[in-house]
Amino acid sequence: IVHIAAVNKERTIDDYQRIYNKIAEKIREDDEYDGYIGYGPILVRLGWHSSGTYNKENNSGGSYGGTYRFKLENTDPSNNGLQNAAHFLDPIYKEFNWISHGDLYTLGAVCAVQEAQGPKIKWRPGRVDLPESATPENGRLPDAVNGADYVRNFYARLKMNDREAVALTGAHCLGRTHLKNSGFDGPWGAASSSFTNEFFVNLLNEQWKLEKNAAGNKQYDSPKGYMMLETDYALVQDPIYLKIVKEYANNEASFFKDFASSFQKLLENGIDYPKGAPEYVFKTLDDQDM
Ligand code: CCH
Repeated sequence: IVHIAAVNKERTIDDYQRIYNKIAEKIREDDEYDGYIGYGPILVRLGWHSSGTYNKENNSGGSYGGTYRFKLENTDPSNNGLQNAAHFLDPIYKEFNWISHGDLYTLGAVCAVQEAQGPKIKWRPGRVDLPESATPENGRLPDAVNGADYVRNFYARLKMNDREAVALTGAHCLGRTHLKNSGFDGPWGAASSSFTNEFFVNLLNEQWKLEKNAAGNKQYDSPKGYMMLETDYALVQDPIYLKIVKEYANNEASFFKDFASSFQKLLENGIDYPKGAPEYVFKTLDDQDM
């Protein structure tokens, strides 16, 4: 399977910045969502889940075809709750219906990271809507009830090494788990709408206890009311991961740099970009004094 980016020469960075701004303004406006966490975290999750189906063995899945829009994919139990992010983007798509779904889902995630004061993420257009037959089967997204070996194997399917796997998991500084979506409960930390290295700091500094939650699922809980999934906690149980966790906890700039490159790679997995294809860095609303 080959997925070649289709570069629309009639569109410039200004066209995409306009969409970015619309998404960013809507994140600001609809701030009451999910107990005032807002839509940022779930937009990041939509970008990640629409990309995280990638399989390097046959280049299938991934963000290119925008197949999250099909029922088979958006009813995957791993995607419970993500409809809220898709519905958030509906009016944006209506206004800018020339953009592909894959470009929209990934642009939404890039916007959400940047507007949460995270790193700038380079982004390239060119994903093309594929037909329903390109939708990957359910079950490609990660299962949280697992340890380090599973995590390492999972990320290898996405062509991610240990540093990339740890950096990507740091996105759990954003948002929270919801019992009704995933069967897990609680946030990873306090600043659940700011992009920081808090996930790594909390992993190392909180007192974690493995407990059964109200749905009967195991998760690590701390006295402050924070939580960690077993796959999160695996990052301090494995000595190679632990070293990287310590680095990111002590050096937020290092985390930001690695997250930016890993997240771009995640969102572009499986796509061939022609030589000279444009690559954009969007301004935040703050950068534009908006
Ligand atoms: Fe995640 N994540 N994630 N995650 N995730 C959940 C929520 C978020 C796993 C499981 C879960 C990444 C990796 C993993 C976000 C970003 C990323 C939830 C709760 C589970 C469960 C969903 C709910 O209940 O609503 C597992 C397992 C892995 C890997 O092993 C990666 C990679 C990223 C992005 C780079 C974000 C953001 C959320 C918060 C969503 C929200 O609604 O607040």
